[in-house]
Amino acid sequence: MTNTLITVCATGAEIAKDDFAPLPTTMEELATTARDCQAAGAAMIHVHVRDENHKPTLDVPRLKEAVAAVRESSDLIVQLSTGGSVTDPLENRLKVLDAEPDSCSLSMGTLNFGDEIFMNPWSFITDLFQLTQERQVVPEFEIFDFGQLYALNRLFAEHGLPYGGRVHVDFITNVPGGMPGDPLLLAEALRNLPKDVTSWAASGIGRAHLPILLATLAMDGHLRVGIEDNTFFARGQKVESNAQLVQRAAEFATLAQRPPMSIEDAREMLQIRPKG
Ligand code: KMH
Ligand code: ZN
Repeated sequence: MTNTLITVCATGAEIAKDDFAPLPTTMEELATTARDCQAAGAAMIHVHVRDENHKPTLDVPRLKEAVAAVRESSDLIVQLSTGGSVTDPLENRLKVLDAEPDSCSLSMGTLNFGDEIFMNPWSFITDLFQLTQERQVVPEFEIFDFGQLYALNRLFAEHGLPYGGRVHVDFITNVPGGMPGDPLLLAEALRNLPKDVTSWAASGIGRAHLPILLATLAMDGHLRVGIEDNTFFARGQKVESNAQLVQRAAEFATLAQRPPMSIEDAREMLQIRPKG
């Protein structure tokens, strides 16, 4: 049994600030979130950036500002989203790596995303993957549905392993259009993990949050929690902050005898490029 890497997905691109005040959208809120989530047990932060009007943006100077803000307030591994929002052009999503994150998300297939389409054509996947290799950025492979898991085999056969040689997969379950947030399906997916996978995490969107969290801990996986994925802390009770979700995840992990992984150990597990 390994200690538990906790990643906080703090903001996302789908929730409007007007609808949910605790959503961190300014640089100050992002910095405070990073600091508080580190104190609560997170080792990595998955970042979507918002503009001055709290709208999602992939503006590179703003992304750089966000990376700097997190690094100033915390030691967290900085993972930038290359998924962005469903309306972001693919070429802008490739430019995310210009902001020099430690890690980036890399979604392994196109899917219906609620009423929208989240586009990840094969040519985009391979372009982004090769860019991560060139820039020495560690990708986290986002798996929204079963078949996307098998696409990893094709990717590695055609282009080799990621920078650092480790393969970290994250199952994002319960997106309307993707695999349901059902622990039994997650267990089945794990029986089909490609041989090159060295670590995995999972998250359940919305009401799948707790079932997937508990199942993941039981099956030796790592956790992703945060307002991007879930705005309810309990039945009828809204989330107050990302740190509140991280703290509960850390408590469950500790009870399961798999306490939060240190940032140092997480950097080693994922083979993040050394600082400096
Ligand atoms: N916002 C979604 C369309 C990622 O960050 O890479 C895509 C997403 C995945 O959130
Ligand atoms: Zn995201």
